[in-house]
Amino acid sequence: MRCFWDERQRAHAPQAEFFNGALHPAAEHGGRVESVLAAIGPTEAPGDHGAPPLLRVHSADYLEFLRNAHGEWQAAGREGDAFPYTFPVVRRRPLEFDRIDAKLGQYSYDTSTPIGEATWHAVYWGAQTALGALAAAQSEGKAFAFCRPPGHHAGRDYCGGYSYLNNAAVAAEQALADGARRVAILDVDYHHGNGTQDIFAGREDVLFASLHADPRTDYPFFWGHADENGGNILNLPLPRGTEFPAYDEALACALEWLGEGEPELLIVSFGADTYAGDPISHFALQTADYARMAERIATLGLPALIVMEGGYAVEELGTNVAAFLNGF
Ligand code: SP5
Ligand code: ZN
Repeated sequence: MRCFWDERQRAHAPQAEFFNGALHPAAEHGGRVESVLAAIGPTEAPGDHGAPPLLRVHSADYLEFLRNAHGEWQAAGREGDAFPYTFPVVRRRPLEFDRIDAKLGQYSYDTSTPIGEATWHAVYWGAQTALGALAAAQSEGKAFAFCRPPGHHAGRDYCGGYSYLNNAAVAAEQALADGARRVAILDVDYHHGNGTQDIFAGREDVLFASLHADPRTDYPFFWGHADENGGNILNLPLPRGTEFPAYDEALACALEWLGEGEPELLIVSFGADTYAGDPISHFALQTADYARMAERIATLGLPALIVMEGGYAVEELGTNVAAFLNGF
């Protein structure tokens, strides 16, 4: 399978994230890159499709914020990565801010998603990587976009969950612009793809199905509950400890539901954080299960774009990704 990757994604190098009352080393770090590249073989760099595909998903003011945030942080005399600390939790009336701390809160929803000097360039080329791989999937039936940092928690105008630009959503909108009548997104990251759901809820031309840890116990808590289902959204929350047989059963449900909508393209938001050894997650999938998972997904018989999301067991990450890709 053709694999796409852009070296400029490396430069995003968050040092820390804040949870459980303390700073911890960032789980989404550059070591993930070495692990995946070593396992998947040769990659191709994407071309540059520019900003228009990003603007189909994200607001212009959010993109402007992402581009400038770290410069404004430095201009305010700060060091290291930019972090938010105050949030407009009840969506306060629209206000325009100059102060970087206000902007950081306005455009993010958690304290795991710092913005560094290189973040904008990395995520810009991550989205271009998704677009490059989309073109290959359209012409050849399948392709892998090694996007890093991930994207599925990012919404139209916010970052969160290590995600800044929603790569899967950018690819979906591009596919629709290219003429697809309906696109299916299957999200198999351990965490609910709240950004993707938020971007596409209520749409006729995009289906979103997600298997993830029950948000009553797991991040992102406020999205991904089964009672959000309806229309184009299907959430299948699963308990901590889930092993492959139960996972596979839920996957079959999701695929049947997606198939009924007669989509023309499948986008898989693939996170390997469902792995038993993942340091921040609590499912129990094994390496060999990723091949089974991919085989089942491939039975949909659609052109497929696989987009990388999470996965933090760095040593086994590449092997798990390769098992999934080979299973296709
Ligand atoms: C794309 C993706 O997988 N994003 C995940 C973001 C999760 N951030 C949550 C941070 C809280 C982690 N709690 C870890 C407990 C470790 N013992
Ligand atoms: Zn995840």
